[in-house]
Amino acid sequence: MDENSFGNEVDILALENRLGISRRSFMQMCVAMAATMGLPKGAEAAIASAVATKKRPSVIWLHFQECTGCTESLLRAEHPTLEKLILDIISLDYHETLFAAAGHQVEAARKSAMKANKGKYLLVVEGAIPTKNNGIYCKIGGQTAIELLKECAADAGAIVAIGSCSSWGGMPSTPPNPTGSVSAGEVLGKVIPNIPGCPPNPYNFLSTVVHFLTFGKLPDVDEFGRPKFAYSRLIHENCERRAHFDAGRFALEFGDDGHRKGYCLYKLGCKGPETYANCPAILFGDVGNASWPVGTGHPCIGCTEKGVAFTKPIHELAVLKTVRPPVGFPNIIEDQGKGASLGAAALTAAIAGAAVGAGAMLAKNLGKGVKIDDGESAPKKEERTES
Ligand code: FSX
Ligand code: SF4
Ligand code: F3S
Repeated sequence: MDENSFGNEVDILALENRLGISRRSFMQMCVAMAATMGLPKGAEAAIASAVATKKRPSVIWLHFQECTGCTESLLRAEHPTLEKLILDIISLDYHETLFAAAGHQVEAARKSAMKANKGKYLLVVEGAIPTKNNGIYCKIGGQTAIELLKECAADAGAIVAIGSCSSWGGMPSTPPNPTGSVSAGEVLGKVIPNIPGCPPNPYNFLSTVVHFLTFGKLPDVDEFGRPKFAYSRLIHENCERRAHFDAGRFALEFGDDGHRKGYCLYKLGCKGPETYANCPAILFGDVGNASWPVGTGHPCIGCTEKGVAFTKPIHELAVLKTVRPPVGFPNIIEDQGKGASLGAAALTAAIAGAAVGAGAMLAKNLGKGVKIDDGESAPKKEERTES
């Protein structure tokens, strides 16, 4: 993108002053957002122009049953630009965590922002909504969460649920769900755009808001209301440990040799194979490689998926929506000083033979390092290549 393609010099200078960042950093951010959303060439200029020149949309941000981690993840982002951009791109007219005012003053601010921006404001909902006993388990300013949500939704220009709690019930809805917690969409009786994750990735929220600002509408969503740009691929498809999965190399315990070597976490309960999200592609916190749950050595718990996170035990094996791994595996040769027996290898290969992709990779791997019963020794470490 040309440095001057998104506005005149006055706009650019005003933007640099407003955001306190260089135009280069700003343009890099616009390009990254356009790429994240999969927008066609030229969209980065439209985004930059909208952010530089358009009136900031009024945002009413509601908090219900949750831990406030969604807000924290936005504000505690390691990259200062992100926090700046979020707070500068939107006009945050009501936010229970960030407001300095309290009591009647803050309720008056909400009502006046809603009146002044009727039909245009963006309503962001964080947290689940308790419905049991008429919703008495969450009240703000004398209103239940149900009443407050319905009142604010009535005149909103667009609604976004942020976090798994408001997207599908999240942690508060963990069985047996004592307060009858449900999503914002269930209370409103319709699918609303949502950014699940516990917490969700701030870039996905920022990109969604910027799409609203630039194009006057929210991005395309899937059947659950999740923006397709962020939730159309399984974690498993983009995971850096995927080669180990395909080759049959797994961590079997936290801290074992396989775990230390960065092997696949499937056998520790990783839910990547049944979880749709872009975590391995866009990472968290702008701190570089591996800054996402699996990258740090913990299995994905499926925090974006209803029926997975907070429902399935963390170490239960995931449902495999794509390839199936073999059922049996050879020992890790480096550990044992010898490989699997020919019988075990044959059995494993036979089982694996039914699998697509993974079977072929496993058979290839077995061929490299199998110790045969006649005493032939396993290849030395330096003779072997890791795939
Ligand atoms: Fe829920 Fe957000 Fe998890 Fe916490 O508030 S998605 S519990 S990170 O904060 O709603
Ligand atoms: Fe990555 Fe988990 Fe899939 Fe293994 S099971 S490749 S750790 S997403
Ligand atoms: Fe959540 Fe799994 Fe991503 S736990 S943050 S969906 S890696």
